[in-house]
Amino acid sequence: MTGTDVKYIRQQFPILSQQVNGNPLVYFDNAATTQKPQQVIDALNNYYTQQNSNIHRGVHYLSQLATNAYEESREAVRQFINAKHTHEIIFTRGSTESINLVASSFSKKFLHQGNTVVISAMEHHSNIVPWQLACKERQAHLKVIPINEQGEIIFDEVEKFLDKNCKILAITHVSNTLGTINEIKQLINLAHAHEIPVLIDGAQAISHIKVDVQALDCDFYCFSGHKMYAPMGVGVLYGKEKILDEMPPYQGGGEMIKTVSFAKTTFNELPFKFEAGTPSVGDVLGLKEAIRFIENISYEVMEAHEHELLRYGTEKLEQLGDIRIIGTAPQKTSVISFLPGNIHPFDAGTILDKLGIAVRTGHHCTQPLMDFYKISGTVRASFAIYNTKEEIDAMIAALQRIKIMFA
Ligand code: C6P
Repeated sequence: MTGTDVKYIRQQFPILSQQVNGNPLVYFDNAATTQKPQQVIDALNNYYTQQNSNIHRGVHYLSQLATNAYEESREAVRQFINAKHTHEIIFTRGSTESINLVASSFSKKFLHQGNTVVISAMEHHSNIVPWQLACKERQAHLKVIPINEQGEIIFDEVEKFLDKNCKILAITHVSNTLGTINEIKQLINLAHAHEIPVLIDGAQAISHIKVDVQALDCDFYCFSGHKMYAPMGVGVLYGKEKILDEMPPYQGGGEMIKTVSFAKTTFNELPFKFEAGTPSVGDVLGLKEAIRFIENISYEVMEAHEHELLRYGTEKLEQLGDIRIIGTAPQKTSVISFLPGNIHPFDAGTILDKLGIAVRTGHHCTQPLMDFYKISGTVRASFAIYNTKEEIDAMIAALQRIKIMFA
């Protein structure tokens, strides 16, 4: 991508042109949430100024307009991840809710005393805690596939976790802290060889890697809109029809029912069985625009640009000296977690902020991973399509200043 292209893309993100603490904003906290392009902001504005209405409930004009737009978004998501059926797309509030839905509902049906749920050592708390809760409720056990020092799953270890007690493998596509891209196709094949279903936490993959759920053959795939240029408040759970059909409802309320009497309730069909209550309609419409934004640029172009930022940023940090990079797998998305000498990540992050540079510091909701590396946290710079090498230069210059301050 040329400088002109990046400039054009940046112009679509109004928030990026502001100053923070008297410096041009450098936004490197994209793994936490991406900024939103104008077309997504316009979709929200348009919804609330032209279409706002509750969906699937009214015969009136606005309700039908909103319902149609909402269902068109579902179809856009289906195409985006190449699901077989539109009713395999369930709108949630985000990855966390998608995983909780599966952990709760799947477990009620399939997880029993003495069974195991298998995750990896690099999971986000959102793919640990819901399973811990489910295991406690069902008297099952959580097992953890180990990783190596580079931050990769130890493949030789995987098979021994996939025994007859294992009822599900729940694993992240990309680590939010390390950037590691897991070989999920290989993991899915291994699990399926033992007839074990697989949930993929795609929160950190969806804005970087083209996902085809049919080619992957995963049983569940979860992601959040806000990490892929869409509004906060909307996420997706993809699930195979067969397995979703067998699972009981997650929450009760409006929309998910067919008939209700005080004696008995019958449930709606997919996907509505899992969408209790009024959804975040405007955000769902924003998600459709975010998909258009990504597809207009193309994953190919995004991956190439972000990979170059990763390469450049890693090289510059290494040249700086006395930097420990956490997560050195050869297959990574554009995430660099690092420790600047013995300067505390929080101190480094605070001073970077004073210079207008937004990074995330801390454990990144992966405390077990911090325990593995015997550290309390890192500084994490995560790059998106609108970031530039000049911004990386600004971060490196700022880190040089910080090193001198703490010398
Ligand atoms: N990680 C980060 O800064 P929600 O909050 O539901 O949109 O996403 C949860 C989640 C699940 N899995 C992974 C791999 C994630 O990275 C996240 C969110 C953010 O790294 C916020 S902690």
